[in-house]
Amino acid sequence: MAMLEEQLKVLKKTFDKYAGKDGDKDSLSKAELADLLREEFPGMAGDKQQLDAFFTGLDGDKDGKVSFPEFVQFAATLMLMLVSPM
Ligand SMILES: [Ca+2]
Repeated sequence: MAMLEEQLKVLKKTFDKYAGKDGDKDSLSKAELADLLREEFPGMAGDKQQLDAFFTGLDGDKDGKVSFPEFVQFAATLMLMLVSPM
């Protein structure tokens, strides 16, 4: 399998792993997002205020949950930050 395809599948798997923790398996609640950040990005774990701001930033359509397209947007932003540090 091509490397990029592999990475995209990992992204979807990661989303599914956390999104499936409570009721709606197609979106991340704030609690699920907190778990994802704590476990996948230990260095980025912030306080509740930072989490709130982060969640609001990800929730593009403001429906109170983060869908897969919204999560992909986040991953793309993160990737850009990593390859071109500010
Ligand atoms: Ca949303």
